[in-house]
Amino acid sequence: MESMTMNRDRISKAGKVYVVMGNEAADLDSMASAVLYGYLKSKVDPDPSHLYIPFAPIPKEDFKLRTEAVYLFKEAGMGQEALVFQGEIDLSQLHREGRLSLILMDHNKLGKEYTAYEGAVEEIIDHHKDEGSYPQARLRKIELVGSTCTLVAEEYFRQAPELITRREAVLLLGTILLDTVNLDPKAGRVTPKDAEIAEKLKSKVPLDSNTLFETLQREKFNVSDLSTADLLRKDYKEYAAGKIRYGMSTVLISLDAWKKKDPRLQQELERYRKTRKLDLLVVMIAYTEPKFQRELVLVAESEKLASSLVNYLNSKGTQLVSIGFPGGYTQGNAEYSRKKLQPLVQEFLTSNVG
Ligand SMILES: [Mn+2]
Repeated sequence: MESMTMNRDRISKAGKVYVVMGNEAADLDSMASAVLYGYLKSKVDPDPSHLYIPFAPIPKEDFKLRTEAVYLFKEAGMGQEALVFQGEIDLSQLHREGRLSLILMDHNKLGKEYTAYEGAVEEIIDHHKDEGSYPQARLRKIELVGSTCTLVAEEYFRQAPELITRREAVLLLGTILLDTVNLDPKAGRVTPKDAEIAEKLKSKVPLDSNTLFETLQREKFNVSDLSTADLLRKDYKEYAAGKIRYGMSTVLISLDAWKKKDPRLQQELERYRKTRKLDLLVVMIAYTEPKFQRELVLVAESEKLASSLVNYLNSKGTQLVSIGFPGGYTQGNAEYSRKKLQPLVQEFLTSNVG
């Protein structure tokens, strides 16, 4: 909506700045609800000195990794400029000046980085379990529905239904459909309120809702626009075991398809490892083709470290079998997700190298 320079100007002129903050995962629900609730508030707040800024606590360049968000924002006629990102707004300065207020969206407890601003929390709209924080907040709308966007849409219908144009309706409905698996009771996510709100939104969306859901679902896994480095950091975590630094990425594309997409895959993997100063990069590949399968790529400084890790993991039942790519393996036992594999990697690195 507005450029950064304009934002800076508006922030310096504002009396009070309401930062409408999505959660640290910055998923679609979190970003869409921040943008839309911020917009609603800016329209219904009678005080012109109040400024509402939708904020996603991730670096700006990470927005494109949320491919379903990229798609839905575009479908709604918006882009990443609807949000302000990490590093683009100085919360501590606003706080020192006594001008900061926070509205928490899609979470009800501040992330570690933001605990200094606990006293500034004024409103919470969320659908996670209530942790009981910030009892001073003027509004604590915390309900275990399928999507925060359901609660935001409810506020639009209650306070200013005339503000729901195609843009708002597409963003709200698309997010609710994705979060509730197309309102399917079998998925166990949808509540009567989600269904009721979605029904009301459908009349304002000139798209078939099943098609909208299917497109969103597909876009979530559409990584064709992402580079190898983007794919690696899309779902990435870093760990340490003694002096050893290692990272683990989960990538949802088969090694075969990835090699075709990026002919320089091997060099790019090595470059990613070096850039992050890792001794070891563990890439977990998962895809369904036609049945669910896993592959593993180990990118290591030391070949010896990689091969003894493979032996160790196989002694635990992963069934890794080398394939025609350096450090690449099929993982016969697909039950070893990152959640299960990471503790084993940690155990191995701690006891054998540390
Ligand atoms: Mn959510």
